[in-house]
Amino acid sequence: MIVTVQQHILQQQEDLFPAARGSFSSLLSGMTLATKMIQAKIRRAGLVDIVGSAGDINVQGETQQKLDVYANQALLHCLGTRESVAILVSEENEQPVTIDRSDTGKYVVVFDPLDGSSNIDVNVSVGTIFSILRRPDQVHGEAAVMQPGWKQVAAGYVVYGSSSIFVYTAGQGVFGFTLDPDIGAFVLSYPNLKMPECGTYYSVNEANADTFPHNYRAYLQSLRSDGYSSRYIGSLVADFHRTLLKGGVFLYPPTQKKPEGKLRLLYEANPLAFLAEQAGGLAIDGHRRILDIVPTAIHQRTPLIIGSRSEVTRFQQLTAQS
Ligand code: AHM
Ligand code: MG
Repeated sequence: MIVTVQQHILQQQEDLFPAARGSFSSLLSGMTLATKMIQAKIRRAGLVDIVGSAGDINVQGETQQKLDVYANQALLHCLGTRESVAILVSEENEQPVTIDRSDTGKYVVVFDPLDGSSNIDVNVSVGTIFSILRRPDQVHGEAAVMQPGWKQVAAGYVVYGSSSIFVYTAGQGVFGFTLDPDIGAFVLSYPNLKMPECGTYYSVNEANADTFPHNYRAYLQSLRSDGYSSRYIGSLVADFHRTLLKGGVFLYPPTQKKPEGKLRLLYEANPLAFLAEQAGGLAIDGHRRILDIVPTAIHQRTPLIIGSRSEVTRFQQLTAQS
């Protein structure tokens, strides 16, 4: 028998949050609904040029929106209507969106609606990333968002690739579900995912290598000497998904132009770090465990080294020696 993501989440809720009375599963079903809407829009993206470009009116008389704007609105709408949600934080919104029930809602949801902006219009995989935190009692607004990643209740992503795959953790392992377009449901396809102990790829934007700190350059050189090959899509979700399945390491180091790296702590590094650790891998910022960083701003950036235990440990050892 197939297991859908809804069935799986209900089961996890009974095991993990028996007192949640459906609110956690309802929240995650808002997430799966939004991502199904986003994937449907992405699948039609190539047709948009036929019926009208972004900003135009299509043949149905609807205004075409840019995909990242549409993705953000779909998530804000589908999550904002869930009873348990207090605050939504999106890469696309400068400030957190507090819902009417920001005093009573239990959860804060942080997301990157459509990650991989440079790949959106060229038919290369993009994704949605999310992180769910419990709102601490008596804490409201931005203060409720400023929690270290180890406090995440759940995290996950959807990669919109040759198929759409929903991957999540609620702290009891990592599970992947593939969208079956015939029944419109995400179906369990990767039970209890484990990242390989080591891999054969490193993934980094090597065009920036001249301005990486010395230890990063030495690390990449040592991987090359050991016969590693490189893969870089430029969509974090897709690069991470490959690393999760095949092992190896993904890095976004500090550069001269971006001394804190490019990626965002709350809705890119934290959720992927939670997934990596749950799958047996590691995630650091070059010095610290990502999940231990206490955020100071909602859009703060962090360097990121994430992947198999062996490759991330190797970076730490090499850095300690230099
Ligand atoms: P975005 O949020 O504007 O899409 O930027 C994030 C993306 C990540 O998906 C990816 O890992 C990174 O930017 C690629 O950056 P670069 O083009 O500098 O290699
Ligand atoms: Mg992004």
